[in-house]
Amino acid sequence: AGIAAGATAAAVSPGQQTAVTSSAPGLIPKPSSQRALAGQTFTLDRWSHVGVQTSVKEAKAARKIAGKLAGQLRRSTGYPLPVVGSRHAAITLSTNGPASLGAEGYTLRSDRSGIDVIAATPEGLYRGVTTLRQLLPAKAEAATRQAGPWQVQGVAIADQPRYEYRGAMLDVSRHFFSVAEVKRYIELVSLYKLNKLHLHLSDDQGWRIQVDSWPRLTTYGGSLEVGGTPGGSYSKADYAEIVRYAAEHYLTVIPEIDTPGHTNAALASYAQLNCNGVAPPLYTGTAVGFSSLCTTKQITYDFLGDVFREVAQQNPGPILHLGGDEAHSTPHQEYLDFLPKASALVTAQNKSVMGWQEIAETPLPAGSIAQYWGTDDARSQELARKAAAQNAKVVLSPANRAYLDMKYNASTPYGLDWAGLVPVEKSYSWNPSTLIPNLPANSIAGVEAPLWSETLDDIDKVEFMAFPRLPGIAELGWSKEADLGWDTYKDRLAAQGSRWDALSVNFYRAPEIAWR
Ligand code: TNX
Repeated sequence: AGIAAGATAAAVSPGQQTAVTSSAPGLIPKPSSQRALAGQTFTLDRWSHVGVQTSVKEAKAARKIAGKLAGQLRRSTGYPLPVVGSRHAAITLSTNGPASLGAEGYTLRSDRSGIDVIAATPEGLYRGVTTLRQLLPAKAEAATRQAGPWQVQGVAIADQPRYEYRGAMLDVSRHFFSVAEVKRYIELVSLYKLNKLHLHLSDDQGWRIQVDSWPRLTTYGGSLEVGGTPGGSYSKADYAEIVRYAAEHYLTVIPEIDTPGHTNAALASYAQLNCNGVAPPLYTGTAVGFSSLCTTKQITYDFLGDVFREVAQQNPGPILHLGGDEAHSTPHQEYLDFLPKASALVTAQNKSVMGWQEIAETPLPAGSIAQYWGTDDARSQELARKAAAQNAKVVLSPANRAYLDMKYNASTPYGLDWAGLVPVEKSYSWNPSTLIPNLPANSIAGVEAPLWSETLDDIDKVEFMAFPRLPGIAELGWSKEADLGWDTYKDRLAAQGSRWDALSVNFYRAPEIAWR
């Protein structure tokens, strides 16, 4: 099958695509173009091989992708599925595609002779393999051996993302999540082609990342969580394992150290960080806006210099998020003075600044990103435009649509509702390019679905809130504007239910979806 590289972008014209929409597979996010190939069903069997075609430079990464795919399919099919270098395998994965595919683009063709996934990079190949997984029967995701047949319909797909930034945020501060829980979230979100994992690592209730120069941040500041139960923190080895696992799933980790507000855990750990020199007690409630770093003390900047250095060292990605939200206890002028100084400490570590929308009121270094979390209110929209006006990019996380911690409806057992109830349709039915009036299209970097954990103390609850809404946000970030639409999305979403069952995802069976 390795030579039948027919699924180039040019091979899938829009006309052909519309003619066969009814038989196109139900993929999320919807690919840029797809064409069903009638009568071309492929069947995986016990003699199938997985072939890898790649350059020397990309061989290790490509083999790893092939190995992971084969490993999963071995578990569910029971077939040997050796990974080979041959061009004549049943499934061929190639990184030798044209550069025009871009970093994340790929083509996928399945026909009766085999399946080819072709990309220009390992990242693009990984995105293509997530599509292949959705083309296989749902039971292919199972952890134990299932009965075949293992058929894939004939299809020619050419695909690339709409936006460069497609993220999920996990708040590990309000409740601590173990490395194993974070890994599980990584696995699940990477299935929908997200490429950023934003970790909210510090807040009033807990500091979760080790900083050797300020050890009490974790030993004391990380000891509890909301409700007063034991918290926890990531050692450097733990954190390195999260970063490694995220990279293996083609997610870049964006660490957030929230400043100058949301800092009670740090203030409780070191008395000298407080303006009055007195450490407050640890906090295990859920109020916001009561804490602030002492922006007029030099030690605050020495502290942040150390913290950002050690956090930067633990994160190979190019972005460091400094929070900046809800600094209600920082006098406004002090906030305006503080933020550029904190930003400079981030850029001194060769990282770009990311922060919540409030940072747009301050001058931002080149290459900064402001994260919109508004609810269609004029003030938040204005902040997004202010960011764009100073050439910063904007990531869209509208709280009334993209916040995965909002309840679905009044009887959802956990979650918050300050931004309103967010049923599945509402979380999906918005257009990133028109959400904020007069925000230039080229200033939008993409979308992110944050999940705050005040009410969520384990990964099962996280899954319940994220699924089924997260795939919708992922589609808004990936798929073409013309392809978005609740009526057809709803049907594709329904088909994910059996996949989540196979993966044991604790998803909310929203009654408006005809799960199958
Ligand atoms: C607001 S949105 C916050 C968080 C809360 C969240 C709960 C934002 C930047 N800050 O501190 O956890 O609401 O939904």
